[in-house]
Amino acid sequence: MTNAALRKKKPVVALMGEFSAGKSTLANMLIGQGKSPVKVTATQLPPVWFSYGADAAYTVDLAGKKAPLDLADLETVQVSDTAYVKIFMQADILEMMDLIDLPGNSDPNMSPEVWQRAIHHADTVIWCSHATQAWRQTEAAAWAELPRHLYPVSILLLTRFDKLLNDHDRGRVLARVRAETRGQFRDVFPVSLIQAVEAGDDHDAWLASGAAEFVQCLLDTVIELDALPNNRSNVLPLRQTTEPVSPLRATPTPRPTASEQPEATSGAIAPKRVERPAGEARERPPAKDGGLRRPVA
Ligand SMILES: Nc1nc2c(ncn2[C@@H]2O[C@H](COP(=O)(O)OP(=O)(O)OP(=O)(O)O)[C@@H](O)[C@H]2O)c(=O)[nH]1
Ligand SMILES: [Mg+2]
Repeated sequence: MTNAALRKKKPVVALMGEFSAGKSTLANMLIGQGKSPVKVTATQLPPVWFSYGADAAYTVDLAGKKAPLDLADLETVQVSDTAYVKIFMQADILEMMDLIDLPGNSDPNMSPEVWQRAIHHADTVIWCSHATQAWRQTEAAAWAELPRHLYPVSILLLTRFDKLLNDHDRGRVLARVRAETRGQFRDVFPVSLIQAVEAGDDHDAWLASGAAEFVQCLLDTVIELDALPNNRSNVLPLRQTTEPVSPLRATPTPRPTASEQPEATSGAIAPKRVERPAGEARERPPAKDGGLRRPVA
């Protein structure tokens, strides 16, 4: 048996959240170079499971039966009888983790079963919440249904933070959501996915988007999960801190038209941004408060 075959599966990261919260934009950002065949405007897709490799795509039906899939036909795959679509890509991030882009769970046309079917595969969740209506009751209710072992290793992402136009609103939203979700996530990050995607090689813009801190936390989490038996997190302590909230570290300049242009996401996020960190996260001394969050400038 080869080393690859002997190796246990990679941690599986589920991208969840309500309709249009930015899950597919996030998948594209993480995969980078606009390589994902899933258009951000695509709706009614079943869960899309991205793994590393060059194998041909396939669908898995509700009975677990695989069928080959021509990616040109992706938009025609039926949600009702497909457990998930499996797509292989040679993207850096997929060397460390699998990603599952789930359909929005509050879409009135989307049965909750669709994402419940996929969630048991997940070792961690990135929950995307639209910042201008962050952490609605429906989101809290959906999160309460999920297995508790996910809580200490999952990340809450407040997307479209660029839509909050001043520091007061940003601080207020972040403070409220942190208070309401305390103990339920490893950490909460405000982010503008659009700005992160548009940042390209502009390091300052990447930092200002909020994506840098979030991606670091994701990589740390995945490395820790990868070291656990079965990638399961029930031995990890909850890391979410109780430190005072602060808005985006560097306030991005709003770009009024960006959010209205899905095609903007065809821009590239350099894969180097999601490479395995040089330092060994597990060997770092824990922060005084037990959290990974670095002091915010
Ligand atoms: N301004 C702004 N727009 C964003 C951001 N994230 C996503 N969008 C836009 O929001 C729209 C919806 O994003 P998607 O990534 O398709 O959202 P989704 O959660 O995958 O949606 P469903 O799969 O339909 O539930 C797209 O037009 C994105 O360009 C962000 O951080 N800022
Ligand atoms: Mg989507």
